[in-house]
Amino acid sequence: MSENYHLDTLAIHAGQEPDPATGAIMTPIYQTSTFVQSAPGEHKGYEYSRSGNPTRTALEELIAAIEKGRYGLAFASGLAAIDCVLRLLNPGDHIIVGNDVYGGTYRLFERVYARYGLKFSWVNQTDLEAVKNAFTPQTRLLWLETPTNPLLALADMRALADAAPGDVLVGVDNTFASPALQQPLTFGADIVMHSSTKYLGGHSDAVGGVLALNDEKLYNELKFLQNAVGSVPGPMDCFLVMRGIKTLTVRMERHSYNGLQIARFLEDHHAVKQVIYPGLESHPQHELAKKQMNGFGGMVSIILESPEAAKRMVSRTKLFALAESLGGVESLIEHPYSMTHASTANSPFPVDTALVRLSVGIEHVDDLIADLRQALE
Ligand code: P1T
Repeated sequence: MSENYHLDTLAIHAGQEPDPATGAIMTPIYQTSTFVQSAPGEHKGYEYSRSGNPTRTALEELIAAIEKGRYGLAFASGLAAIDCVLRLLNPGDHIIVGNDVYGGTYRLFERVYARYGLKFSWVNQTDLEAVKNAFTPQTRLLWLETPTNPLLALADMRALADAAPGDVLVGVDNTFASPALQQPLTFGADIVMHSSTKYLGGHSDAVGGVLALNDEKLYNELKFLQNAVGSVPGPMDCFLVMRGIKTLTVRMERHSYNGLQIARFLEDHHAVKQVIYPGLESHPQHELAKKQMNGFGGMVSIILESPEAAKRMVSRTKLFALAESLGGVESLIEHPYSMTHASTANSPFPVDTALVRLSVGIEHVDDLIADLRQALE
């Protein structure tokens, strides 16, 4: 597949040749655990589905193509993908992380990996000097989310990748933006990660995670860990994520359109104290968003007058379903303090109790606005 094709074309075709045996245009779901060998070690490229499965290979090639990387790897969940990156490190190694991340990422780092001797510094990633000052001789990884979950703060990927010493890997969790809005490897990141549960899959029907990267040695280390540890996705889930990615660029256009209309509506609403959306001029990093993103996405966070007002709102919407997760075609709403970010409650950066997070879907925007209006009455 030519790397010169546009993203819209790659999203539909990369990694996915019509099946040579039958002509099937969709990649078969190779629902098998093992592959028959003609003699020990003589096989057609696959031995056992933890090590490799053709449906997963197709997804991994697709991920590499849409993130402008050479290699892709697929995992059973977003957290399994992050876990694989952390297994590159050794006790005593130091990691710099943005101080606003998905609650599960915080939990994995501080409640699981800190026990194995990894040291984490949580810094404000919007402050370049603060990040620069956090590097120590032991730093091996700079881990960024951009935009962050749930406060939608941006990391200046180019500036931060340039600031990182040569022996520090720069990883970017690109879940909120998706490659349709930004491709972190092109800004100097070494590894890009997604919870493919979200925009990549796009239909709230599969849990998964992916990594994309360029360096061959790093790829071989991660591939070794993927097989050695074994958090791999099944072929059916790989198929669902691939099918979702075919419409990624079209969906992201509508998510971004609806997101901006809704952010503007909420900005004018008297019951809303603050609206956080990178597409609004009031967002402190709006200029950076325009520079490094091709659209502002479907995630909108708002702060209401009180935790009671926040809980009331999320319980009153009819179209926006009250649920964890994000990035599907259907709109979701949630209260991060008690739901997705409950694990940060005792951290140095607990989320605001009056914060409400919206994952704006691709329904008609007028219906969505009417739903929010009645919920805020
Ligand atoms: O849920 P999982 O596929 O394991 O992905 C974890 C993850 C990683 N990174 C980011 C930025 C995420 O948002 C997530 C998962 N987030 C939610 C479930 C949520 O509702 O925020």
